[in-house]
Amino acid sequence: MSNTAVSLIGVPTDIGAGHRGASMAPEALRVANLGQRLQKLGLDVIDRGNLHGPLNPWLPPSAEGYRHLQEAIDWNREVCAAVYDELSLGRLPIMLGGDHCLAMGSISAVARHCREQGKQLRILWLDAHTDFNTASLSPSGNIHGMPVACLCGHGPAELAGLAGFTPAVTPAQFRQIGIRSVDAGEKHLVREAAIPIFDMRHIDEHGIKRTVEAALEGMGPDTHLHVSFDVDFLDPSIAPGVGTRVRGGPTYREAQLCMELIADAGKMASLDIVELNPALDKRNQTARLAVDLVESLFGKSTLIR
Ligand code: 4U7
Ligand code: MN
Ligand code: MN
Ligand code: MN
Repeated sequence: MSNTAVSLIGVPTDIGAGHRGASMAPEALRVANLGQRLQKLGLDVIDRGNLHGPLNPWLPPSAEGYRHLQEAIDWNREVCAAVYDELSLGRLPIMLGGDHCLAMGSISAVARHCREQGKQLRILWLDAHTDFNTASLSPSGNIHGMPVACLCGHGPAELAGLAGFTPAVTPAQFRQIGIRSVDAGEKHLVREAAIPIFDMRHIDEHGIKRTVEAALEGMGPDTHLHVSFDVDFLDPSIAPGVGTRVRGGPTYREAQLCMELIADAGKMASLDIVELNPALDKRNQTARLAVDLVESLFGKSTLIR
């Protein structure tokens, strides 16, 4: 581990999502013993509790094509400030989301930190979706489908500029793994931006090991690796507790090996756990699965030799 002091930050909101319920996920992850399990791995764990922000008014998209834009801005300002503070303390922030719109705040903070510290930034985006919609392209107006585009400068100034500079990051800094659902309009922008994508077809053809190795290739000694783990990355047969299920995702063992390989690289310095929806889960099984996988991300190994 590049950093063994971790801070849990609860972000109890579903402001960007198309289903209510991700706001309950920070507590579901705590109930699944996330903190204790990381402590058992030898990490210094502080649970900072939950951030606060506006309630979900559950309104249709505005004329500009965004649902809950002001609320998403308010939440992301909180997230950005909290993540920046933890990084300044030399701690590894773990976002207990919350829907995926919070990655605008977390990654903006990471981008600012890296710029100030002269570090390279690599973002591993584990997701069924590319999350590269803009207001005009999005079929839903849900902001959780827009964080990657916003971070790359395609979005409203209040979100695209959270880092203090725009764009916060470039498409070339991303590696997306597990992709199997991209909207028609979104696909054009994804291709134009040339965002490096390892879709499910790539995993099928090359295997998870070579895929993850390729996604992690080229990191230098000063690289900060941010992992944005959307739980819908996983196959819905093992992870039913998400709002946007897409069949044909990684199996338990593929996901576990993916996390083990990320841990082996030793560069992870910040993490989002997002899109878990306890309202759609059964007996907290998806939260427990997410905790298993996060343990692997922090070095719990299945190796016996
Ligand atoms: B998630 C969607 F239309 N693309 O934009 C959209 F299919 O953070 C889904 O990856 C977005 O879970 C999913 O609404 C966002 C839809
Ligand atoms: Mn997703
Ligand atoms: Mn996502
Ligand atoms: Mn989702």
